[in-house]
Parts: sequence; structure tokens; C-alpha cells
Amino acid sequence: MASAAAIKRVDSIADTMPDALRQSRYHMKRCFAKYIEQGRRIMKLHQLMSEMETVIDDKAERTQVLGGVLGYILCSTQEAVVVPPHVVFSIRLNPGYWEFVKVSSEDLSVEAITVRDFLKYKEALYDEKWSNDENVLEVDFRAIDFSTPHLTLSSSIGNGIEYVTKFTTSKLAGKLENAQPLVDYLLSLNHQGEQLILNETLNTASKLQAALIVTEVYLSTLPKDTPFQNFELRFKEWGFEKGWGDTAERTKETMKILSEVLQAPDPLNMDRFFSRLPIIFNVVIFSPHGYFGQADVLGLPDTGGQVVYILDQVKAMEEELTLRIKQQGLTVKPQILVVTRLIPEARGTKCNQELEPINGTKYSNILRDATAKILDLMEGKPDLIIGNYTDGNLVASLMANKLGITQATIAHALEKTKYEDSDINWKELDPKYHFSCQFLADTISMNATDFVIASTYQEIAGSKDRPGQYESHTAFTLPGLCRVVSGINVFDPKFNIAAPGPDKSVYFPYSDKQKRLASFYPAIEELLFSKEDNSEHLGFLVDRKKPIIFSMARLDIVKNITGLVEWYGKNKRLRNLVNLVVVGGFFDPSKSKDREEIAEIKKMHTLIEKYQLRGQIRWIAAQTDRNRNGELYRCIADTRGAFVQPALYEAFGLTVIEAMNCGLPTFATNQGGPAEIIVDGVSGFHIDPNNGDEASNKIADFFENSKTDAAYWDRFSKAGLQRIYECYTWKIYADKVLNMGSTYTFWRQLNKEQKQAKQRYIQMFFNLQYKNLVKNVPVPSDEPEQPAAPK
Ligand code: UDP
Ligand code: LCN
Repeated sequence: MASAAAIKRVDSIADTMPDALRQSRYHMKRCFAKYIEQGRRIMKLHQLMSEMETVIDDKAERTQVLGGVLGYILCSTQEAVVVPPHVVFSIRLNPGYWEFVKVSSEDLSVEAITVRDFLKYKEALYDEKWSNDENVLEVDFRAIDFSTPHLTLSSSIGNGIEYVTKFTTSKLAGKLENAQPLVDYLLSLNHQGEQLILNETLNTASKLQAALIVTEVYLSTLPKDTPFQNFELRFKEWGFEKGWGDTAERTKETMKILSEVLQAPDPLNMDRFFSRLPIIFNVVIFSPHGYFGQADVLGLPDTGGQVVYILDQVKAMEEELTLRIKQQGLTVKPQILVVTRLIPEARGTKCNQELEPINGTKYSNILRDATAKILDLMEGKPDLIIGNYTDGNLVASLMANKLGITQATIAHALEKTKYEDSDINWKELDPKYHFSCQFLADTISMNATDFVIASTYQEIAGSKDRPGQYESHTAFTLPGLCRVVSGINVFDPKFNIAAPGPDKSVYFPYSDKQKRLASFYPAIEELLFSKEDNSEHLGFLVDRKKPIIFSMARLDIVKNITGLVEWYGKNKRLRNLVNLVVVGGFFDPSKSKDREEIAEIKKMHTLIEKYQLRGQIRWIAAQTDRNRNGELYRCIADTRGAFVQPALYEAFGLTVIEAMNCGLPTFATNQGGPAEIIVDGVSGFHIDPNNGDEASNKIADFFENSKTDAAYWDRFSKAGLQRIYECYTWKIYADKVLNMGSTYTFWRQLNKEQKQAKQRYIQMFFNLQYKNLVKNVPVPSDEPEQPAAPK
């Protein structure tokens, strides 16, 4: 394959493709003739390639054709629309960079076309009349994005806060007066009406600069640990209020950082200064999806990793907020409210309680009600609103706009990329999944929000070969409804990566012998090895000396637990080496109300019979006790086993980091977040869920190597742990997210006009289009469920 170097960044595809086609003119003419043979259709890359293979059947010739620029362009193609005599390509050379060209199969001429034209060709295959209508609704968020600076390098995507700090710095640079917006912002800081940091005495940059110099000298005369209260009154007279620090030393440091910023703004000091400012005290987190509770909910419909993520996130943020507020010298108590649905029929959970304190926190609660109650409980407005998943993000956007508060969104998983052609096919899928509402709600909230928290780079901008989840909202079309020519720009500096971590008190290494929860051993022994089937487990393990390969997930199609069972069933070598234990769903399909789950339960039974797996497999029903689950991972590690996450697509994959933090060598899908969590062959292994033979042989190789070399297993166990310590901890997360909260609160202030313009556009779209669309979604009842769009 040709390298990227063959195409210079300045050249467009329309510039380079004609020459490339000319060089293989004979083969290309035949290839394009083949492509148009079947008439109008959409072709994906694998179809383009396999039809090319039938035309150029000589491998050496094919390699030669694909070896040049042409190969590079073709392999970067995401899809092609065949409209004889033309083939229209959408090409993505780099994450975030798309080009569209129209190639004539007759003379191989190439014409650059716009994204709008590309979408029109595509949608015309589904609804030609609508597509040709000049007056269809076009959504174009780029048109109102007139002043926010954007990134240009694919490699910078996801580092938004770093660039926002740089952009802010340059806005404030130059003359001292340019720093006035910062002074105004500092003057606006308060907690429930009590002024913080500055008062009106210091209302200009020059007054502030002079006062800081004098005050720093004064602070140098005090013992370092002098409490702020000792000089509070004198400070007030000079124009300084509380919030700089708890001691003379910390106050002096913070002042020094601000002096540096005023002298010559630089991103490093700017970032340090904002991380110290008292901006965030009260946070509201929206999570209306599924059953939000602290016990007995995991495994209920729509209730998976998000709930785990949010509860762990609250603990980490409360801890970090408490520390920061103390260091700011304030006595305020932080408050975090998780707002969710109150479910009267709560299935034995606490989801019918209006207010429930969050375990492991002092000041955080779950609230199952809305705005007025929030203002009441917090005794004022929150400082930051965080949305979760489509519904939570939309509600958060509405409330943040209403109250004028900084907003963050967390997708966990966007659904659009999980189902091929889900946009263009929306009419067919809507009765089941309501994707039209979901994709537009996602697009609204990702535009409305001040910053986006993503777990991985791939979530935003994908990888070299696969577009990111957010990136798939750049342009799409819902024929008959609207054409989104610019949905989101992944180069917007609002995108940030802050990955979650495992709860270390629950998922700790198997080798931490003193911490192990021995009280669970009898139950786990029963769960894994007892001989009789019951309502909690099915199947048994004859040879208990073998290591165990383990997987645990909701029993959704996309989780592919049945795929793993089939790979195992087919691979004799693997079956000889290890036993298989899977946790997921339950055994009686008539008890499920979820179509996908029912199908998967039936498939599990069929596979166990088909491959005669009894004696080598243990299927355990969904588990809700996190502490026992932690011990279960560790007991699997005791067998010197491994964790396997075989999903067809996984947005992030909490089980992957939980297993790794228990010291369990981990094999995880290369489709989605796990591809980034694990460095293949170093901290674990990637497996291709679409190539079961290769995946099961990779796992078998690992166990063969571990058999001949005992250190081999240990190496991967330790490297997995190391990876989590370095990159996936809630401490790193909370620190990053609170810094974002502070920085983007100032940023939205600096870009007020732009923000307002966008908000007006969003409101119009929401009121005229979205509200009508939502009316078509039936109110859920307790009837058999539509399969929830997976979480
Ligand atoms: N989980 C669980 N019991 C189960 C299945 C899953 O406790 O039977 C937990 C698992 O430990 C993890 C979360 O649910 O914390 C699943 O999160 P993940 O990100 O892997 O997938 P999601 O369900 O969010 O798609
Ligand atoms: C939703 C998913 O699908 C998972 O991949 C994530 O790990 C989980 O949410 C937490 O963000």
C-alpha cells in the first residue's frame, strides 16, 4: 500500500486521483464498469475491494494497482454511491478530514463535490423526490460557528482544554488592558452571593497588578502556615476576598501565578491558575436512562456501565472538590446531585425513592425529580451541569440554557456507528429504535454543550480506518426528514478525553492477599464449580485444574458473548487448554422482555448443545453484587486464566479495565475503546470479533506459552495493571474534569455572542423540528420492550 507521503496535504483528492487512475487505466476502466453494472447502490470498502478482486484476479497485478496513490485513496474510502455512469466517493484520509469526489466510469474524469451533493446522491437512493426538493430542511451548524477558533491537526483532537487555554492566553496577551475580561470574570466569582477572590476596589488589570505585587511582599513576611483568616480583614480592605488559599504560602503561590499571567500570559500558568480558582462547588449530573440505583439494578434493561461510571465519578469528584475547596481556604461543602427518573414500579430497587444519599460520599445524593427541587436543595444554581447519554444530555442542555450554566456532556456510547447505515435507513429502524429522535437529540446536545467528555480518542475521531462516534455526526442525512450538512466539527476545542477508571476499592489485584474478600469464597466456589444447574448457573467444569477464560456483559447482540462461546466451541486446542465461564443475562427466554436478549439466550442454549460444551462451560446469570464480582475476577486470576471481551463494538468497556486492575490478562475487541485501552501484545491483546478463528487461536497461543513459561502469564498480568495505574484512574479523571469546568466557564464568557447565536439556532431547531418528532415516540408501557438502543 502506498504511504500517506505519496499525497501531499495541500493536494486534494480531486487533484491527485485523475493521475492515479490514469496510471492503471486499463484495470480501472474494467473495475468501474463492474461497479456500475448493478445500477444505483451504496458500496462499502470491502465491496469495492472484493469486486476489484474479481476484475483484477492476478494478485501481483492487483498489488501493483493498489501499491500507488490509487490504493491509498481507495483504502481511505468510507463508502461510494453508484449513480451510473458515475461513482461518488466519500474519502477520509485522516481522522476528521473528509473529501468527496465524483468519478466518471466512462472517461475516469474526477470532479470534487460538496458534502451536500454527496448526501444528496446518497439519499436519492432512498427518497428521490425529497432529495430533489430545493426546500428540504438542511441543518448547518458550521454556518453559525463564526468566531470560535478550531484545531487543525487530527492528533490534537481530544485535547480541547489545552488549546482553549492557549487561545485564551493569546486573547489576553499584548497590553495589560487586554486582561480586563479576566479581571471582570474574577469580580463575578461568588458562592451563594458571598464575594470571592476580588471586590470592586480592584476593578482594573493595572490596579490588580499593583495590588498583587504589594500583597506578595506582605505575605512573604508571614509564617508559611498562617491561616487565611488571620489576614482576611486586611485583604478585604486591599480588594482581595476569600478563595486564594488556606494558608499564607498557598495564597502567595496563587497570587504569584496570577502576577505571571498578568505580566505575560502563558498557557501553563493560566491552566494552573484556573485549576486553583473557586468556580465549581455544586454539580448536577443528569442520568435518566435505565434504572439508576446503587443496588440490584445492574443487568436490568438499559442499565449497564453508565450507572457504574456515574456513581464512581461522583465519589471521585466529591473527593477532588473537597480537597480543592479546602486548599482555597473555604468552608463550603460541595454538593453533587444525580438527577434521574423516579420509577414507581421499581422492581424491588430503590428507584421509587425521591432522594437517596450516595454510598461512599458525604454530600452527594440521587434526586428523582427536577429543576425547582435542584434549586431548592442546592440553595441556588449549580455551577456545572453534566449530562449522560442521549436523554440526559438533552435535558442537561435545556436546563443549562435555562439557568445560564456551564454544561458538559458524556455520551458513553453514541448509537449511530453501531448500526450500519442507521441514518439513511432511519425510517425502517425508527419503529424499533427511534433513531431519528436519538441522532438529532445527540446532535443538538453536542452543539449546545460547552465541553464534551469522551473516554477515548476513538470515541471522537475514530482511528485511521474507522470514523469516530462523534465524527459520524459531521454529516448525515435522514431522507424525508432533514439533511445534516454540518452536524458537529470534531476539531472544535470543546472535545476532551478524560477516561474513567475502575473502582480500586472493588477491583484490586488478585495478589493483594490481605485485602481479598475471603467471605465470598464459598459462594464463588459454588458459583463456579458446583455440579447441579440452578437458577444462577448452568453447565459445569469437569477439569477444575484448567485455567478459566472469563467474560461478563449484558446479553446484547453487540456484546457478542455468544460469539465467544462459538469460537470456543469450534477451537479444540483452546478447549483442551482452558474452561470457559461467562456471566450474562439469564436462562429462560420467556422471562426477558428485550428482543435482543431473548435471541441471545436462545442462541446460548443452541451453541452449548451444538458444540457439546457441558463439562467445559459454566454460564452464570447476570451478577449485581460488585464486591463479589471483584472477587470473582480475582478467583479467575487465581486459576491463571484470562478475561475476554469479544464485543462486535464497544464504546469504552469498563469490564476491560476492571479485569486488568484485578491482574487478569485481558483479550479485548479491536473495535472501539478497548483498542486504545490495551497496547496489543504489551498490556494485553486485541482480538478481531469478526475473525473468530484468529481470535481463539490467539487466546490458545497465550495459554500454550503460559504453560511452557510461567513468567509469561505474570508479564501480562503486571503490564495490564501498570497500564491502568498510568492512564485509567478516577483521580486523573476528576482532576481533568474539574479543570475543564473552570476553564470552559471562562471560555463561554469570552465567547458570549457566539454562544448566544448558536443557542438561538438550536432553540429554533428544537422547537420547530425536534418537539414534533418526539410526538411520534410512544410512551413506554410495561408491554414487551423495544430493544433499547444499547448503552
Ligand atoms: N456488570 C455487572 N454484572 C453483570 C454484567 C455487567 O456487574 O452481569 C458490570 C460490569 O462489571 C461493568 C458494567 O456492568 O462495571 C458494564 O460496563 P461496560 O462498560 O463493560 O458495558 P455496558 O454495559 O456499559 O455496555
Ligand atoms: C456505555 C458503554 O457502552 C460502555 O462501552 C462504556 O464503558 C460505559 O457506557 C461507561 O462509559
